[in-house]
Amino acid sequence: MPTSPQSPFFQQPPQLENQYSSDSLLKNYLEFSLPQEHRAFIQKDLERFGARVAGEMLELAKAAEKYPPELISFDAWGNRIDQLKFSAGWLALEKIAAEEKLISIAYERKQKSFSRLYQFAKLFLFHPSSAFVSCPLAMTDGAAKALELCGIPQNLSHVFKHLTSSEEGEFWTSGQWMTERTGGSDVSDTSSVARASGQGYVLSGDKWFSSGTGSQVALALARIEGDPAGSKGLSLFCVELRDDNQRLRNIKINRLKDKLGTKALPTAELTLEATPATLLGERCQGIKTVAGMLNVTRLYNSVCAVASTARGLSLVRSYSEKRKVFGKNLKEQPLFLQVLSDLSAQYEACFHLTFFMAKLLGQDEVGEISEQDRALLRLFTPITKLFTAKMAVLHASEILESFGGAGYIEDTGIPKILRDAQVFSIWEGTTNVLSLDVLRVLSKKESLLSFQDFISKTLTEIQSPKLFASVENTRTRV
Ligand code: MFK
Repeated sequence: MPTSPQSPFFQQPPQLENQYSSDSLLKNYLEFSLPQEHRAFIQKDLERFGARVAGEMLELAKAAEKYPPELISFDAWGNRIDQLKFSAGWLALEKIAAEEKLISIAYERKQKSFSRLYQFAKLFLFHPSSAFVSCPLAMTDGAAKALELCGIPQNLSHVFKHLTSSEEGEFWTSGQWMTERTGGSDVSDTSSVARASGQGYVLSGDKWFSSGTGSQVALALARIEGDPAGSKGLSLFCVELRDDNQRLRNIKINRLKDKLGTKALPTAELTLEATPATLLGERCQGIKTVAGMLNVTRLYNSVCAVASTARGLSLVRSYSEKRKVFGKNLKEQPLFLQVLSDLSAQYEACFHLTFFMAKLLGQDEVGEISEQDRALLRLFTPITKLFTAKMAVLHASEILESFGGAGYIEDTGIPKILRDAQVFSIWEGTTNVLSLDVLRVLSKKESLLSFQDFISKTLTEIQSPKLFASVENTRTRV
């Protein structure tokens, strides 16, 4: 009997749905956490934005990755120009960040103590489709926070206004210049020097990791001439990078770094040559002043880490409905389901930890936080950062494996998730440095007591008999 010619098999790719309405965890969490007065507005905005991140923004992010930033060091006549050329995709994503109010939501505080929850829910949707525009946003928010904690000094109020603006052409981003060749974790040997000049200072020295090189401002650590050695002699400065003609003000971009991931980010090595700067905060209190920034950027790191797992899971779930193995769809295979359920449980834990921090930060910023919760916010910020970062790398690896060979192929977009995830445990403090920060906090008796009290209260709220053994186990450990 003649066999009928069969059409060749082609695997259907995974599809991204609206990233808000298809995410039951995010939806349910906000339904439960937001008060009625803000709920409908926020949900409607997230529903709209959830479609945008799964539509138009995907192509822009792809273009930004495909055409990474380029450094043009010289013009045709040999003049040093140090210009950065960005792809249209990157520029469009930065514009979207401003118009979607990704920073301004947190500072307008129209949703009062819930503003951070709202902002971080938007960041959660934005990050995986942003080609890491989320990185300059983190530093922008951190810089705005550091300025706010310093009472928004009058000579820098224009900077704060730009950083928190949502107007096209008005919005500025910020970089963060801490790391030098001597260290990113240990900044005590910082060799950048600040000299008094006119009303302000000029900075000279090398900065080794500048990711916000396209930004208009940066916060930089430097030692004022004559101040003591070590980290206790450092001060923090605000640098406006460009003059009115968009030329860099005594800054050389030596080269762009060739990184494992985050390819669209213009991470650069810089030399400052008497760059004008303004002191922010008190002299020799640079570490304490920049800590306000770090605590915000570390929460961004957590939100983006969890968001990267959320995006991977969304793709895996879709794929598991389309991929047939051993006669059944992947989603009906018990071993695969085991992997997916372990992954989902860990992801949910990371999500709740991160959004708990967002909630506390929002309460702190409107003065509606108890002393105990403020202590928890300080203690759990480094814990949340280190834990979610480590988990994001494990999750990205598991997600990649779920796609089999396809996960190893560049143009599926899956390998990028793993490469990019690795930065979360490095950027803004490695796991060990953050562990030391946890010990720094726990060395204060009140923090330890707040922690024990919080755990005891939380354990008494657990009603399910299935969890009683875990409750007892936890009780004996704290
Ligand atoms: C996304 C794209 C990325 C592209 C690639 C990037 C690759 C990575 C490039 C990088 O290098 S990223 C930068 C990584 N580096 C860091 O994140 C800094 C890590 N180091 C720390 O976090 C240190 O803990 C820190 C520099 C902040 C302080 O170390 P020190 O010099 O030993 O500080 P010290 O003397 O313990 O603390 C000084 C004061 O600040 C203390 O206050 P008191 O004087 O009142 O006691 C501390 O309590 C306070 N402090 C420190 N950390 C704080 C803090 N206060 C509040 N919150 C904090 N987090």
